[in-house]
Amino acid sequence: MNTRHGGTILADALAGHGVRAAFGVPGESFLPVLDGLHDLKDRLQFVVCRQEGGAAYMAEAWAKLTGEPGVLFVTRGPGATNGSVGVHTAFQDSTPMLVLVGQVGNDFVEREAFQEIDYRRMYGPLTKWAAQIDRAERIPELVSHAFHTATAGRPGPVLLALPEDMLFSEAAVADVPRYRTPRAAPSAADMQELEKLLAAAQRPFVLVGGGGWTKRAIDALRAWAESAGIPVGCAFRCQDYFDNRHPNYAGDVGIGINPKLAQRVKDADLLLVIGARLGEMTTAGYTLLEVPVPKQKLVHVHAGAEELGKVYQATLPINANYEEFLLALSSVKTKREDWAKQTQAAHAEYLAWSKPIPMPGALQYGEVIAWLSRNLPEDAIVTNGAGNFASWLHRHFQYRGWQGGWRTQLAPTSGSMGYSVPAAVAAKIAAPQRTVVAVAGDGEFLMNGQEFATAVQYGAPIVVLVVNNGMYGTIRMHQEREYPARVSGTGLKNPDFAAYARAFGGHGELVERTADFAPAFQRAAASGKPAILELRIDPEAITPSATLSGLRAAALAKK
Ligand SMILES: Cc1ncc(C[n+]2csc(CCOP(=O)(O)OP(=O)(O)O)c2C)c(N)n1
Ligand SMILES: [Mg+2]
Repeated sequence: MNTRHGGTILADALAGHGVRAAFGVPGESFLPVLDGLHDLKDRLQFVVCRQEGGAAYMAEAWAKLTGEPGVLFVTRGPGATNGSVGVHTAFQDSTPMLVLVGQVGNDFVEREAFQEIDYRRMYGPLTKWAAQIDRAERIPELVSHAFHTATAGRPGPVLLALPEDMLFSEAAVADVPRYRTPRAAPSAADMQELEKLLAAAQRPFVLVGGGGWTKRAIDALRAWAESAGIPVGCAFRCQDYFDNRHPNYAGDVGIGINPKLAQRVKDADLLLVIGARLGEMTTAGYTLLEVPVPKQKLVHVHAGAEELGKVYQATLPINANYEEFLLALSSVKTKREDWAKQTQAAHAEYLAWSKPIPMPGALQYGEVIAWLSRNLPEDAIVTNGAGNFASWLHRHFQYRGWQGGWRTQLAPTSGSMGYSVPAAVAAKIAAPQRTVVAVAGDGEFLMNGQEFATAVQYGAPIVVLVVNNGMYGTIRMHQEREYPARVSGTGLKNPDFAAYARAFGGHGELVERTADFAPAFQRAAASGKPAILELRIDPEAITPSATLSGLRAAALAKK
């Protein structure tokens, strides 16, 4: 057997596990890995980014989109700290990810050597597993361990630290076969009990979310919901798990929930929750379901056994992979006229809620989103980060479910800013033939706007909409509610975003009126370049249904 240096053993291990792309910013701490990747260029693309936060989001978005673990390379201390935002996002979104980080050599460890951090301690709460590879001959074993841990049960990020001396050292060690993810299946007894609970239910509601779904699970969900005539809601930022145009779709159970939908969830007598953890955003701050024993009967299906009973005691907890569960559910035949009527009403309420409401200003942003909803190709991918601008998107855009086996929505349930642009770049690299639109705020965009350079470098013609209201609007909204008329720390003076796009080698335009949007979008898409459309909206339009001065007046009246 030939000896190889650690960098080559690692690169070969990644390729052996089916990794097609890795994202990162190089560091002198992992030169042997870059060298190992050199020979694999045709199989494994290393996408060089401008900031590790952007790279980490790209790796996360790649995984969210394709279902394959995202791979991130960052250098020691500064790289590892910059990248942490994307790792946290992966953790909260249950996205499988492998973080590879440079480490000082074992000869210097524990001296606080240059850029030294103990990643096992730093990344403990942000990963499912954080370890260090101290001997090159153990790379195949520990990389295999990492892929299994990242993808099993509730998926999530894992980290391997790579001491410099280990990477340079030579070892004779064999590669291992590609990882296989174990899948828990529901028992026959689980399914019988569920059948009984369904038979007794007057007002059932299905809620889906979380990570680890597959196309077959998504298809089986749709088929079963149709045959049962049951309403389906999607958890926060998992709106593409069920085609929003489908008659069984009831809306998204997330931030800014339709009050009628919130009431429907509260009034349900049986909640069938598949994949969602039932976190703070999905439960409207733990109010839709009471902690720890909900009033509704709860059937909680989760791939991670440790998630069951964590906050909510379920009537019936089922530890299962979603594909296995939904395939089993497809043989549970239930169809009820009384359910079908509620489903119709739920969908009608959703449709009414999703209609844009006129807002102050010459640019009707709600109409812009509705136009995109009607005109984007069926398999378009839409990304966003955190900010009030996203409420219009989530409310007025009809997500079309998964297309071609992949997601069409990429957004962080961690509510993190700066996600929209890098996620769009990763999506466009993964699916060059698809239209990819990033919806950003003026604040949100500039948290990772530098990755627009990565889009230009890799010929990834995304279209970025920068919704410019001249402020960190979300925080201003909260500020006006809590401390009306005391504006503090929320204003922004912005650059010329269209000129920014052109300076990077892209296409840029400013849009100030509703009618100008469609032609501008078409020009941007036809330019063949990464593009930015700055949408200048009236700062009065603080949410899809409220004005800033209205919020202020209401808050002052209460004082
Ligand atoms: C990384 C990160 N930093 C800070 C916040 C807190 N935060 C949430 S929304 C928001 C403002 C977003 O501003 P912008 O992108 O302009 O969108 P707008 O709310 O104005 O529509 C801030 C600062 C966050 N969620 N994530
Ligand atoms: Mg803003």
